[in-house]
Amino acid sequence: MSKIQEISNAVQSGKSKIVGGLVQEALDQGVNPSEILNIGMIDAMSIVGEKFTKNEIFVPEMLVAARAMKKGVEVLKPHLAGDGSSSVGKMVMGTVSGDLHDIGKNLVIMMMESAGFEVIDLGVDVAVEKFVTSVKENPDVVIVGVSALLTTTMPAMRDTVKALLECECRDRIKIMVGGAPITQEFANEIGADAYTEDAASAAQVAKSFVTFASA
Ligand code: B1M
Repeated sequence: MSKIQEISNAVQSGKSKIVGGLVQEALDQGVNPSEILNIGMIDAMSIVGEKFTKNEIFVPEMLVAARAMKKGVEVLKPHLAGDGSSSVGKMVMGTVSGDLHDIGKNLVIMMMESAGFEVIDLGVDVAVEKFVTSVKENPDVVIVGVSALLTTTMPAMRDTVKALLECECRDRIKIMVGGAPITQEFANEIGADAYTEDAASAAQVAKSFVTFASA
């Protein structure tokens, strides 16, 4: 069995204690860190989601799988991220109200930091007002990232974007959205400035926003 398959199996079965070690072994063998993340962990979480949909597993199993993935990401982080020493701009990031999923948000933050952004992490289940207040309190914030993982919390994303569009701070920020149920069409409909499918492209788009602004 390949090391990546071992990592995937360990994530799927929530074996937090061994995931970190397996990731380190894969790195030592020269396996590409992005492959470890995408195939060993993100794809593993999709399999977990499919099993949940089929009632083969339940919330506790999803939770332990999430914990196991976080352990793996901790080991992988220095190999995926740059040194983040030079700040290209400040951003605010959070998962919308009613939504507790944070792995995707954390990956976006990790990629943003590696692209040189300073990120204020508002966490999960973030009220609309908290997004707005944070932007108002931090006049140097130039990007707001909003994540949602549930179809039932897409309306909260709509409300969040609406409040940011109506805020007097609107002119200085770009609003970026993402998460499994979000599409480009939905992003356009709610007036977000950008939608990206994954964390790496989110960082690329964010960087293009600040490069464009300073050109
Ligand atoms: Co939940 N859950 N969950 N869950 N969970 C999903 C999302 C689900 C698809 C599973 C399924 O049914 N197949 C389903 C949603 C269905 C739907 O809405 N259509 C679901 C459900 C139903 C639920 C509950 C309602 C279950 C229940 O209680 N009955 C409940 C809701 C709780 C709540 O939020 N109020 C719930 C709870 C949980 C746990 C707490 C147990 C746990 C989360 C733990 C945690 O995050 N700390 C959990 C998990 C682990 C999952 C799955 C299995 C994995 C999610 C994940 O971390 N994926 C998930 C199934 C799935 O996704 N296939 C599922 C890996 C992660 C890297 O991907 O977050 O998509 P993702 O991030 C991606 C992109 O989306 C993107 O970048 C990342 C990759 O690079 N991205 C952005 C994300 N945000 C972005 C922002 C950007 C740009 C890109 O710009 C700002």
